[in-house]
Amino acid sequence: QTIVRLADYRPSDYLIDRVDLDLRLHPTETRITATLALRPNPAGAPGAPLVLDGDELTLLAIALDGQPTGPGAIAVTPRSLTLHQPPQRPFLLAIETQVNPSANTKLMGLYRSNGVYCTQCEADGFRRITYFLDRPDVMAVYTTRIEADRDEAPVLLGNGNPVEQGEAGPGRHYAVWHDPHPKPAYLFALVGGRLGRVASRFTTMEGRDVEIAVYVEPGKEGRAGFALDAVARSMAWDERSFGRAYDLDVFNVVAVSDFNMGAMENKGLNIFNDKYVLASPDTATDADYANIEAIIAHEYFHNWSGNRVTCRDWFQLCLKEGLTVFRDQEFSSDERSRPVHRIAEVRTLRARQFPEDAGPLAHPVRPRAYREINNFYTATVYEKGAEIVRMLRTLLGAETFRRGMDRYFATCDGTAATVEDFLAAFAAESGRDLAHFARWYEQAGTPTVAVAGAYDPEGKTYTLSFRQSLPVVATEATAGATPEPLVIPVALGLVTPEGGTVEAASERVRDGVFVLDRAEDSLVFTGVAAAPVPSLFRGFSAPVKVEHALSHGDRLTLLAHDGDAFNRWQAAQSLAMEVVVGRARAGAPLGPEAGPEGAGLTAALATFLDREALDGGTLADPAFAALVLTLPGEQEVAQAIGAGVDPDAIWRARQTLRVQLGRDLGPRLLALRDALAEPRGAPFSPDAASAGRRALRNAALDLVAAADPEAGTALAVDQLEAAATMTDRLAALAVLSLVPGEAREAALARFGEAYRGEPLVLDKWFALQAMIPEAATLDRVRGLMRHPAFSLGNPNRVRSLIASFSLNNPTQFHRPDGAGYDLTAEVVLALDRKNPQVAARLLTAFNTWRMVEDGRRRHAEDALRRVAGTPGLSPDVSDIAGRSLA
Ligand code: BAL
Ligand code: ZN
Repeated sequence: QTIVRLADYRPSDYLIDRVDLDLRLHPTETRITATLALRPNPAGAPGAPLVLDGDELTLLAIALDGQPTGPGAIAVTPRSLTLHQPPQRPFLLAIETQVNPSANTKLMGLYRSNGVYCTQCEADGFRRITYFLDRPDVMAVYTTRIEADRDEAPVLLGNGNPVEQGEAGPGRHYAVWHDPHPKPAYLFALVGGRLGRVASRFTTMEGRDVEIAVYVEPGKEGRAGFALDAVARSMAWDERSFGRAYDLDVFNVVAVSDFNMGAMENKGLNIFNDKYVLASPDTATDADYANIEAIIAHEYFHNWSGNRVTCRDWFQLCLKEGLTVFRDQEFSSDERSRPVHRIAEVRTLRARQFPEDAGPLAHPVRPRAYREINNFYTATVYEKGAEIVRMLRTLLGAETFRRGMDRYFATCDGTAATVEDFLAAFAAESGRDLAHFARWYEQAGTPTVAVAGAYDPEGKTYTLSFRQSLPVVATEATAGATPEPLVIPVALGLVTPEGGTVEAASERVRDGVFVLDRAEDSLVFTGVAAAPVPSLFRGFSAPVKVEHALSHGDRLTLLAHDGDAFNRWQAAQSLAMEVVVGRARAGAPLGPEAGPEGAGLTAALATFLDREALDGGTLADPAFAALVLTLPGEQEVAQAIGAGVDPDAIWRARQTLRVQLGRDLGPRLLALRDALAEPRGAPFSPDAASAGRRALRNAALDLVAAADPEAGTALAVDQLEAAATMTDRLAALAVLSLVPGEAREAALARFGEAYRGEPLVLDKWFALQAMIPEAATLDRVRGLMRHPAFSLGNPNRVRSLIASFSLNNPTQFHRPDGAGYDLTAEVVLALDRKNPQVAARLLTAFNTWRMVEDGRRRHAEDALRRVAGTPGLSPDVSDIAGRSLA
């Protein structure tokens, strides 16, 4: 496996200006004629051979300027087609290839999903359709003619605008699409199939009348309305927030059931995993609705951040992904509750990105080297990438940031850009040198900021001392760079112990932000009347770990009084974390209560609930309250412990605290649950307020059931019967799934039967069972792998059953006997023969293997070595296995 390095980047020797594609769709013998208008690149090497990428293609014919190429003029290998002496002027190369879409289980290139022809070309799938310069800095204007059996594929969609359609012989028809915007091959797409459609129109701020359509499996049109509406809302938001208008006459979204990713931003033709399109109250949870809205927005926003301005090379992936995640997060925050969304973003970052950054797969947001680019669509590139953009906005201020974005889009439109181009736009608008800030893109590992506060009652000053430390991350992707101090925006405020705001002065704090840009620094506030409680990293202003010796009492003050909602939540999390980490480290047994600190937390939460929700309080945001009641996840606790981790001890510690919360808060939780109940027959709304009420009711039920499984079971059985939404039904089933016995098995069986014909609902059912923290789960998962609805060929099924077990059930993946590792390794190896991308993703479950205690670690290493030593591994799995063991 060869290594690709950023330092070795050089422009392509040839460019392609136009691509005329003619695809004749056939289930097993699809033929593609690609006519490429090529020319030498003035920035390339003169006279160099033309080397086109290819992968699993059958070459049928090739012609240069209309003439067959002579003997010896070309060389074909399994991965390339070389024209030894290309003309040093513009020329046409016509290539005919054949592929077998039905045999394409990798789901890259052209394949069939439930009989629908579709494509996935990012990162390097276009070379599985024709020989091409398959790199993002080669941008061409595409005209695509698609021909198919009318019966098999009455709908034919391509990139850009439709220009022509008609008959093509007996039973055949065709459609021609033209995309006027030059694009890299990874944004190419087509769809052909029997599909249902819902549509609407949107008029852009430039006056363009756009037809928006969502295509789904026939019969599921009734579940496409929410996605359709989300497209229009995304278009309006991008105009309002970033001044970006849509630029074609049609915008199509197609849902398919076999898809490696969540969705794909192909120009004018977004192809989606149907999980992120289809929604009805009976089949989708509130979380599904929120995800659909966010992913529809994400793919739409790529039209500017990704498509109009694309990446020069794959090292710049964060340029489009981090930026677009930031944009979709802002959209969701505007459409929903900003503090609640921020908490959700940070929980994801801590649960996924922090462990990645602390393990063997750590890499900078812009890696310096890769072997398999598919393995770099990571939480680091996406989520940490988004945090960098957010920090940039915090540092520059919203107005300058917006001007920087406008400049970036204006100067880079139609080009393949780099992180440097992006930062240059902000440097120009702000007049600041951003070279130091740019280290965030280069350095892997999560920084830690240690903070200490000291009050001087005589001088009435309060001093905060900061020290940042950066882990040394030595992996291939970091190429041995030594960490240097970063530019860290610290949003902060001071709170009095009684809950007032301290109006303290410091000239180094602007708009509530102090910038820590050296290893150590301190900040002095003057005129501080009494010892304050510092509220640091408000809104999670930087993706760092904070070490701060706040007392239990200080944390209680912040939970009760901080003006920053994120830090109120953070205070509750820190209080809970202290209790759970302490008990887990001590290997404490499962018990009814978690000691005095546990009692302190429950008392604080009781006050919180009384003030906010009960006894006449106004519950402004039930979703926020639900998050305050949710304890840090097991993986987050494991990260805090860091080494010698015993996942069972973590589970016991967390469960003990849940039991105590449920018991001590029980009456309040039950009262809340009643107070928030929807009136019978109330119309369903997926909006944030309704979802928030359901979230809090279900968080209450979960804690009550933890303390009193019998009472919880009875409530859950009732809720399951009466529920009008999938959210409430699934929450009840989740509560039941944690209580072994007859009621659980009966409920699971009934649910499985009721949704037999609904694969996306069965995915939830698979996932729930795979996450049961009991030794019997392993056999349950093996049993479910034989369920008629399960298939290794469908990525959603694999993710719901197997990845839920391996990535979201820490006690069972890390079983002391190693059987959880063995199951995962076995599935990775079986899956690798079909779909290497999904197999490699599953193998990342081993990311934390070095952190667990010795016995488990030995079993994990054995399983990883078994995978790594298997002959014929895909580059995808071989890369993850190799780096995990390095
Ligand atoms: N570009 C791959 C899918 C996404 O991030 O939108
Ligand atoms: Zn994206």
